[in-house]
Amino acid sequence: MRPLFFLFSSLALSGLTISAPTQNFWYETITHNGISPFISGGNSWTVFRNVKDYGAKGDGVTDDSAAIQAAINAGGKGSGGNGFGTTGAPAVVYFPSGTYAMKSSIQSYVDTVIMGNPINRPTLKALSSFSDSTIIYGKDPGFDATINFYQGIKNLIIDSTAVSNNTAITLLDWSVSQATQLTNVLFNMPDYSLHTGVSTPEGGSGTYMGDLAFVGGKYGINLNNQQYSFKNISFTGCNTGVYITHAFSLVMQGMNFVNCGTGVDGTNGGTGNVGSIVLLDSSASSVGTVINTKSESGADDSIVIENLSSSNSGPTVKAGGSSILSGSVTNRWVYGNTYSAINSPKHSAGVTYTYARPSALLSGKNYFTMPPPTYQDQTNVVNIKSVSGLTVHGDGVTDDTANINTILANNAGKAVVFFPAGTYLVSNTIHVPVGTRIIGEVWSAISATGNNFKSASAPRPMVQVGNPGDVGIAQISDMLFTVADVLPGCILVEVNMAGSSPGAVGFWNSHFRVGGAAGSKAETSCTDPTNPCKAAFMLIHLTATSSAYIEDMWGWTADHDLDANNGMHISTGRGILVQATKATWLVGTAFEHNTLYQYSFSKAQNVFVGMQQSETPYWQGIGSSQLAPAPWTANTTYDDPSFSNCAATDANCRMAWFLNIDGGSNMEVYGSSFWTFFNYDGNCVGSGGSCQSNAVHIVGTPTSTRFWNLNTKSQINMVIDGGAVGATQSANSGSWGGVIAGYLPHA
Ligand SMILES: *[C@@H]1O[C@H](CO)[C@@H](O)[C@H](O)[C@H]1NC(C)=O
Ligand SMILES: *[C@@H]1O[C@H](CO)[C@@H](O)[C@H](O)[C@H]1NC(C)=O
Ligand SMILES: *[C@@H]1O[C@H](CO)[C@@H](O)[C@H](O)[C@H]1NC(C)=O
Ligand SMILES: CC(=O)N[C@H]1CO[C@H](CO)[C@@H](O)[C@@H]1O
Repeated sequence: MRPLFFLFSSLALSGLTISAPTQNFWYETITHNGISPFISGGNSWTVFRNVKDYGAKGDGVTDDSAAIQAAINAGGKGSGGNGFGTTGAPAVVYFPSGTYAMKSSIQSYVDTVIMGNPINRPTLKALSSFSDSTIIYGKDPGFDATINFYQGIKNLIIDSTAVSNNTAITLLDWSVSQATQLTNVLFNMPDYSLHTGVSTPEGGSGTYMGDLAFVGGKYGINLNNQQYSFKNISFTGCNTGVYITHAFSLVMQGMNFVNCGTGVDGTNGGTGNVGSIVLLDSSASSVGTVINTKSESGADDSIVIENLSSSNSGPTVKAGGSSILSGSVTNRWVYGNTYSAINSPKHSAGVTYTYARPSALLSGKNYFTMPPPTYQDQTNVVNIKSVSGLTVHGDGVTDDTANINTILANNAGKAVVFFPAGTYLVSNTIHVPVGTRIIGEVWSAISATGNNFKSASAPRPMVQVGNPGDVGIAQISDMLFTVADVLPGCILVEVNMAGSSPGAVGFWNSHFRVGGAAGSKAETSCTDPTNPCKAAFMLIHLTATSSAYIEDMWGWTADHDLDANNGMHISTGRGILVQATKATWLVGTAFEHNTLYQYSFSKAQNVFVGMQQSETPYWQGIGSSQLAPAPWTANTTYDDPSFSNCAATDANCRMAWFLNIDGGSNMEVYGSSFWTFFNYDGNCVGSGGSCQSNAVHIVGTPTSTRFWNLNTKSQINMVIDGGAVGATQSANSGSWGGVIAGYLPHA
């Protein structure tokens, strides 16, 4: 056989330049017929914007900043929704492979995804003459950070190596919140520079970022945010990997620190500024200090470390300037308040636990994780709006149920099914068969309508992933599940299928929204605070036979209107119900404003939770005419909590559980972030400053079930356990209210 070496050298000698054949990325070449159904002229709205069509050269020399901004702004898109609301102007600003030189910054807005070709990620390169302090402003300046939703950045390299190392430049300002995705990005900075990779100076209520790499710089990530899940991030040669300006609850999974001065710096600010840190399945090599923290006062600054491999590094944990832990952690190391029995907090400045992890959740010794699928190796992708003979509209008006079902059935095991941006109205269940791969675009919506979903006593799924007992593949990315009407009998998603391997059944960057946006009667007809309308039965149900990996999911019942100014008083019955037993991974999830609970794990087994963030409905609590379970009736078929622990008129008690656990086993819950801000009367004055009586409910004696860094705000009891008080916020003060490093009575 002719050696490859010979082939290359002869080509070089003949003066030809060769480049590796680049496979086309399906998304770059597929028909782009996404629309924005609910704005005027929206059927011809341009969703896909290839920056080269707007004049970008990608030649590494020409300043492409203005062309990139033109692609973002096309169609009149601009700050604060610019008349289109938050959801009206979906845009994908797409970069083919190449190097895009920039002299000035670009500004992104809500409902925008900036993405490159993942096969050969394009580089956005700041020139040495770069004139601004930030390369990409990801936060829409027209909205507060905490309502900067629906934004994405993926498959890029952002490069500041040409900028002077003495310039304090930031590569990405990402002061954003839920339903955002930052993934598969390399932040390339000079060594020994003052550069910062990602910063969140204006705060935010973030949920998830992952599959990122930071090289060089002063800070990889400078975090100022309520809470976050970080997954699979490497920091190489950063002076500090993660600098915490402020955060209450941070779960870091799969961090890899190499040649950094400090891995995680949590020394900033006083009590309550850095609430809690979890570090799982990570490594540190040639790092000065892995975690630097304050000396702990009360329960604040809680730290949980599991399976950290440290080599050639200084202290593993330094607190108040002294080393309190060195070397690798092969078990679980905990700094903070722990409970081995109910109502008996103990403070520990470092204790090791040896509980084994549930093996069903592991890949090797680590918890299983996987990056969001791009399907970059696939050439067989079907655009659901371009199948001849089976017209699908995605126009928010036409019922697409039958043809979506036919196309999914025809393509199972054969092709990836692409849903262009739009709203796909369905009047009956969409069946997702074994072998399905679905990918959307700027959160393509599947939206329920009609009488099939109206009965609370006969609820029906809108999207049903497999039948009970099915095993195989069903992957769903970049989609939104919503309701077009007030539908008390709608379960938005039901998962019955188990993955044939971990991640074979999964959801990435897929979210729920009930009300709060154009295209739903729940936006315009659920405005009476004394009568919140039952707009959906449940957001997502992982049934007993299912096994799914879920990463980056926000289950939101709207508390405000994203596209207009209607008051939102909506009662979705339930958030996420997990009855699955085989294995369930919830990486970076948030469920908010659902009525009976945000999360319920009933007879569930083998559940991993890596950061969960929640809030109760703002119309609940003292002053409300609706005391949970009202306006719903508890139904034992769904193992609904009955609130029988509360007196009939106790409005502060009859509020949604953040986390309801009924029996089950092998659950590992990291980084719970349970916040209450209001009750019906406003600022919780009637209850002496506490907005809610209880956060977590445990019944049915679960086994091998552990809670790590459980955080609450403005609640009295952090845990009600077997009918008794398990833990109070006042005994664990710190973080935004209370934090428990290890709640282990069921361990
Ligand atoms: C920039 O790099 C030079 C050369 O490595 C170094 O002397 C200088 O201290 C660096 N500046 C900063 C701010 O680190
Ligand atoms: C981690 O993220 C990188 C992208 O930065 C990706 O290439 C790699 O496959 C991911 N690793 C795992 C274990 O998911
Ligand atoms: C409880 O749910 C089951 C199953 O969906 C349903 O058949 C029954 O009618 C519901 N009960 C009530 C009281 O709504
Ligand atoms: C807590 C934990 O994850 N422990 C694991 C760390 O890794 C070793 C193997 O190196 C496993 O045996 C432990 O179970």
